[in-house]
Amino acid sequence: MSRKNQTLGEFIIENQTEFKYSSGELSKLINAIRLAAKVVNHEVNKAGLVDIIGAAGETNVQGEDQQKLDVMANEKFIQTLTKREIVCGIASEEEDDFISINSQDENHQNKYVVLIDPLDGSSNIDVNVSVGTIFSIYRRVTPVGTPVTLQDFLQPGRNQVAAGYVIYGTSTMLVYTTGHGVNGFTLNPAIGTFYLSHPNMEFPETGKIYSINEGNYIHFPQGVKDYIKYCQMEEQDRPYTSRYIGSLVSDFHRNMIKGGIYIYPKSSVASDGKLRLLYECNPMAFLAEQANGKASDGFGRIMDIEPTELHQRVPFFCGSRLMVEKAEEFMQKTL
Ligand code: AHM
Ligand code: MG
Repeated sequence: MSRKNQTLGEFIIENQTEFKYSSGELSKLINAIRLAAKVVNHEVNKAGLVDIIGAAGETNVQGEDQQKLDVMANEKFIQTLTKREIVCGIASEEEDDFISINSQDENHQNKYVVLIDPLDGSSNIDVNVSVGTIFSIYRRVTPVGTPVTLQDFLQPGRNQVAAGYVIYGTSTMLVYTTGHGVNGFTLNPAIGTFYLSHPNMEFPETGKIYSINEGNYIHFPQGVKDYIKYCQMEEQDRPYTSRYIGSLVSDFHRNMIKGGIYIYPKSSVASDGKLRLLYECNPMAFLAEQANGKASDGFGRIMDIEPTELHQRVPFFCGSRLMVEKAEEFMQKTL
């Protein structure tokens, strides 16, 4: 039973028995994410005040500049999850390889692995636009008490037991699912407590917003070009509105509330698009499906893709169900 104004802590305890495997371990894990989110929120909020904005001078595994706040968020999430000894492994968009946490020790019975994008949309930090943290949780597939392996992380999205995001926006929210719908909690910064503000979040079946980086139009596949033209046509409820923040969590969050579609397609310069299957697309796809929306690579369900590598990229079409299906129709036509 959820009720507005419930704290996230109360909600986790009350809904613990709904979890598929209710040993309390997953609840502790969500609690740890809540804690790390508050710490990162504190740092992100003061970003304009102290000299921590700007590139850290390092390049991550995808060859992109890391911002200092990316580095900080990565450290905070990893530290919080490691110190509390509640997971056996972590993979992060900012780390080359996965991290094993005492998984070979037979006294550690931890079953879960976490995959995170610690600070998504970090190119927006310098201009004070909302950024987010995305997380995805699986049960390991190898036996407890043995070292975690790549196999534990390369699971299809449909195996997720929980996923969510934190949006550091005009207000900070934690939105997550454990496979029983999607609930959103807003942080009261004065007392540092998250309250249930958005129970049972759902994408409207259709919407009027399309979110895509149209600057890349020339490089898009014909199906995506045709869909964009369809969105712009003066017909029925169209033209739609174009809204693109360039911060997946923020674009997704708005579209879930208002109705819309987010697209990051493949292109002639990026054959698999930009977004990472494990850290970005799978968790957002789980949330979308739990909120009556849909997530596709243009042709099939994101969560059915069998991952082959940790930092794999895939094209991403996500949002209101009827809009994603319409975009898929255009993709099919130009196969
Ligand atoms: P990041 O993980 O390096 O921040 O990249 C992911 C972000 C998404 O949040 C956003 O939707 C997209 O990249 C924007 O990319 P582009 O600037 O190419 O449109
Ligand atoms: Mg990212």
